[in-house]
Amino acid sequence: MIPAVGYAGVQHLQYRYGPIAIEPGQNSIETGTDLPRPSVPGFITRFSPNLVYADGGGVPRVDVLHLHHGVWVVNGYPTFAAGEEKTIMQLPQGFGLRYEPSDAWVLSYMIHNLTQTPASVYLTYDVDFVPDGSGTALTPVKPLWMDVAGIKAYPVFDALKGSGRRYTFPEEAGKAQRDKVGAAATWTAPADVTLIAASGHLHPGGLWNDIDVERGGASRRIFRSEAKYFEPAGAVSWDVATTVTKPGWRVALRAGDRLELATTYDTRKASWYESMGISVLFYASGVPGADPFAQPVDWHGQLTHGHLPENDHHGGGPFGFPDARTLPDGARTAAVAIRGYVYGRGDLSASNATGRPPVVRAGRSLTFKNLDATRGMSPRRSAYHTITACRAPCSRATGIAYPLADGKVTFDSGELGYGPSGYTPAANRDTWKTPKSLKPGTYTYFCRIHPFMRGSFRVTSAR
Ligand SMILES: [Cu+2]
Repeated sequence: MIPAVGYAGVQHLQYRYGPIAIEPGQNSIETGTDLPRPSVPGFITRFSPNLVYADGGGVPRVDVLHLHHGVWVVNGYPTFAAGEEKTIMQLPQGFGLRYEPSDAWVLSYMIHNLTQTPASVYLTYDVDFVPDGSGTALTPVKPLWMDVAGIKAYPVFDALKGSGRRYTFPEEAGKAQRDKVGAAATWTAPADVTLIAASGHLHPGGLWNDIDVERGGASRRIFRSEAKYFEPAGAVSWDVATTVTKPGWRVALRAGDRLELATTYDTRKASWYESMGISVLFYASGVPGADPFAQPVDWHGQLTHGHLPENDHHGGGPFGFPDARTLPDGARTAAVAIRGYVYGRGDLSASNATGRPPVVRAGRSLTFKNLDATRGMSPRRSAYHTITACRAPCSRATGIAYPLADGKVTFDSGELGYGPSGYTPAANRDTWKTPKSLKPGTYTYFCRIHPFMRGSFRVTSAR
């Protein structure tokens, strides 16, 4: 773990927000206020977040409860952030984020329950705090939030399988995704400032976040936050840590220099829906730094922590589900209802005839309707489901690396259900139609939100 920087008078404060009740299947964005925090002015020098069960049961397994994100918004600006990679923010020696008890702190968080079992958790944050009067002089820093699809409550884009070996957003965003590019993908320095730290947040499949600086038509790489996967299957799960800048990294920007953030995903094995690319930077004034146009900058970073035990349940082992390709035809139908976390026809967990793949003729569609997230239901109590192609037979045991959106043919319904637009991942519709272009064959799929849910349908030739 990245060593803490010691100071005379530093306090190691442990805070927790909660308990937070997590509904079955929940995948909503919530807001928290009245956050515990220091009662006197000073400087924050380190911030280390986590998620724990309220009953003392430790850190939840990531394939059970998932910390999609926690963002601590200070005086209206996103300042500290945690995703499942649980990056620790450690400012280099001599720097601190100014803190006043009158600062407004709001927590925006998204905790995803991958199961039907309710839970109760705390969001924890360990803070190194140097109170005023301790005799330690620190240089104040300001946060800079860069986000390829933000700033907004749910800043996401899709990196689809088959879009080459890799997909870089925003550079390679086609027409369908241009509107997802965020204003915070770039930042123009309003004055001469020196960057002193940077981090990176990405999702499974993500390889790195690059920060380049542009001046007078020239461009230089100043940092790459790289994903180090401990996951044996490679860049496919949350068993990952990302790098932050090394302690001596200082990059001097001139007023008018433009920073650009880009995120790159591996699209060989699977599609990555609703992905993110975020970097939180800190900068200061009146601090010497290297001019990236005068000398190369060491853009490699260091990991803030190693492999985390909550990521150890990888999945992919033998399981009792059938191979739908070998099952006899199910009902000829035009509609499948999803209720109680079960696909009404073709669910791989159904042992009776309803588990057989429903049949539709080529050129026609099967319409799925989610009854677990109906209009008017609160996002917190909604169970958003997806129909997402995965490679047949898609029948193995659930874990953080299985199943994947790796079907030979790519399709995805989006998260069927409702919620305020831009503030939930909901597609704001409850139905989805299979593409009419599907060729005859048996198709297997899963729910990205509750990956134990698996199903199949069959397309027959139009005769
Ligand atoms: Cu689901």
